[in-house]
Amino acid sequence: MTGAWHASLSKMLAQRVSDPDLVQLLDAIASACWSIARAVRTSALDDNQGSTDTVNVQGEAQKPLDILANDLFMQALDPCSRVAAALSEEVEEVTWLKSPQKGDFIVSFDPLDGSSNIDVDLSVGTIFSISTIVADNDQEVLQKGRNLLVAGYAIYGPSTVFVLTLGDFVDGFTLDLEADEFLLTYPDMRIPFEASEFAINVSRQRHWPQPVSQYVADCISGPDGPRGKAFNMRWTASLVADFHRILTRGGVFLYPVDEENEAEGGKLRLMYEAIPMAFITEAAGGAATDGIDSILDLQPTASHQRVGVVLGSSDEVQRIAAAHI
Ligand code: AFP
Repeated sequence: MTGAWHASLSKMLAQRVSDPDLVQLLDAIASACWSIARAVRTSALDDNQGSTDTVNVQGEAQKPLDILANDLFMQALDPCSRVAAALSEEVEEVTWLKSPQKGDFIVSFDPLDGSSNIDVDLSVGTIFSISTIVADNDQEVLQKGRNLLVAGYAIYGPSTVFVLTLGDFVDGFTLDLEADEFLLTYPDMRIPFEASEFAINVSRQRHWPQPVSQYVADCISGPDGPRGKAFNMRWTASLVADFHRILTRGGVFLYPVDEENEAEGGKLRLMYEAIPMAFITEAAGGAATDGIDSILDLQPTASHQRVGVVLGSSDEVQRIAAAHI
């Protein structure tokens, strides 16, 4: 039995998005995510696990699925005539698809985030954002997150969920394999203001800056500590999975700049990890900073720039920012 009473993604896009080229692009991205979901599901059967002998621009070993997901995403963009440029985690240079005109789209994406989780069958995802070219012949893809038109992601977990915002509502659509469609199952997702869960890679504790060490120490000291309540900790090592949990039930995600990753500027990538997730976070009523400043107000300076990330329930994010000042 299918959830036939749920609105479909394509119907919702046709109703809510007035620009037909943007509807076409979003439909194309959703269908790329569907193809990637299928490739993830059958990766062991298709002999697509393990690593290749290539590394990406970040110096990380590429998985066959990283490359396949990138190809599937790029193929989906191909018929979208207003896409001028694509920036992918897996490709060093920006790919120009046409000579840019005012109003054309720039798509930034991480085709398969958290791909170290594939071989252990845990959730991975695709993250993307769309912005527009501001003037004819403008080749500037490094725009502030505040200028985004759209951000979203797909999580490939027990079900495939496509989460999308145009800056107002954040809606989640579950892939219904029988109906052949993404159906609206999580309308108007909101991040609870307060939280009692945090997500951080504790193995890096010795490198953390003092405010982060203090925040975590306060959380884990439980009802008798300064927070006066018990906190839970969860870490999936897949931003999409950790973020989806926080979007669904609240919490805070931290990947700070620390003593070890300081020279690179942090771990997570600004253009296709931090900015899209920050845009979704704010649209869902949460907050997203680099520890102090709003991620959406940062001016990117390089395509594969890294950044510290603290995002989730706004009360927790503000508390951490206040401790940094
Ligand atoms: P990959 O996409 O290269 O697997 O990176 C995943 C990631 O950028 C993000 O999704 C996780 O939150 C983070 O790295 C995990 O980092 P640790 O390796 O420190 O757990």
